[in-house]
Amino acid sequence: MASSAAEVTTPERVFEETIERDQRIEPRDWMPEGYRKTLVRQVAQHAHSEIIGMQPEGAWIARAPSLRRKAILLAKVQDEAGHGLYLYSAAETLGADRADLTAKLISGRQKYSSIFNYPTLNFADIGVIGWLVDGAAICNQVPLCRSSYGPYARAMVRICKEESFHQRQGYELLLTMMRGTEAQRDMVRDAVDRWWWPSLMMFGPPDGDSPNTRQSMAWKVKRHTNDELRQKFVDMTVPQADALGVSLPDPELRWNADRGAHDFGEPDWAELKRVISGDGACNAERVERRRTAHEQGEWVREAAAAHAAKRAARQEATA
Ligand code: BYC
Repeated sequence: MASSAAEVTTPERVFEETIERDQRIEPRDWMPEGYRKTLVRQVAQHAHSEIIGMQPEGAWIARAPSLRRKAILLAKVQDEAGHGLYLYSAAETLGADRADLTAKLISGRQKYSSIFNYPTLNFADIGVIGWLVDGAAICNQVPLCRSSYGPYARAMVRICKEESFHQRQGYELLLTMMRGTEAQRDMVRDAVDRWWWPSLMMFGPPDGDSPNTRQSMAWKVKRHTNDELRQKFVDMTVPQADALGVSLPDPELRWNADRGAHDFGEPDWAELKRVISGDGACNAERVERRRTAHEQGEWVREAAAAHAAKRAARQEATA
């Protein structure tokens, strides 16, 4: 027997049509369990990256060379804390519990971006993090403003506005250093050499080795594949490197007129795997620092909960 149109309006169909029409899925809408799990995984990982990402730069706040640089860096690191909080809130709309996500981060059961497991060795690293790391983050995050899950997409709009300030402050710092002494230019070149390949790895494994891309694209959680975004980042960054007067450490990097894009070398995927699995230069230090900060913040969480309970009791008594 042929089914009528009314009979096929199942929650699954409503979900699929919402995705097809490029509309947003909202927290109270029905969603497949796999969609919810994918989002909790990606959004939590994204939130953890913002919070762990405060550490490499935070290490330079007390050593910034001027009051202006210190104020800029402090504001940037504070923004990152804010980004982490928007994203944990977005994960909570999917039923995740923030305390549980933090427990998973500090016990190594959830990931964060590989990029934050590299050390910041000199102040030019602060400029290069802004230029390359935030530049890569923008490339990845601007399309996420159109992600199919409403709270994630809306968090991204706000985050991207702040990221573009982050990127520009990094580029401006590098321009200043490149106009300085030979020693300063050497610091910039050294930092660019160290951060270039890890920045390309931020986009994830190549498409052929990315188990999640196909389904995430079908659900419009991701709007581009890892390789598409990596290419976009290279094409965007090469002219910026020229304007800065630095060369990127890739002998295979050249313009391909036929493709209308740059050819570039293969990142060391074995290194990415090693860093993701916990064996990068700073993994242990980053997670340990986060664990200590979490433990030291216990009394603040207790005090805030006690205050909220007292306020609620007072409001109830006067209602
Ligand atoms: N690092 O199937 P794939 C910032 C994992 S912070 C670590 O391609 P997917 C900033 C991947 O999660 C912004 N892990 O996965 C902050 C997956 O793991 P599981 C950070 C990686 O999800 C402070 C497995 O490998 N941005 O801007 O389709 C200061 C297979 O990969 C990495 C985001 O978080 C990696 N690089 O695509 C300055 C963006 N790559 O759980 C700046 C949001 C892959 O399946 N996330 N993995 O075992 C995304 O866009 C996507 O999740 C990814 C990966 C493109 C990263």
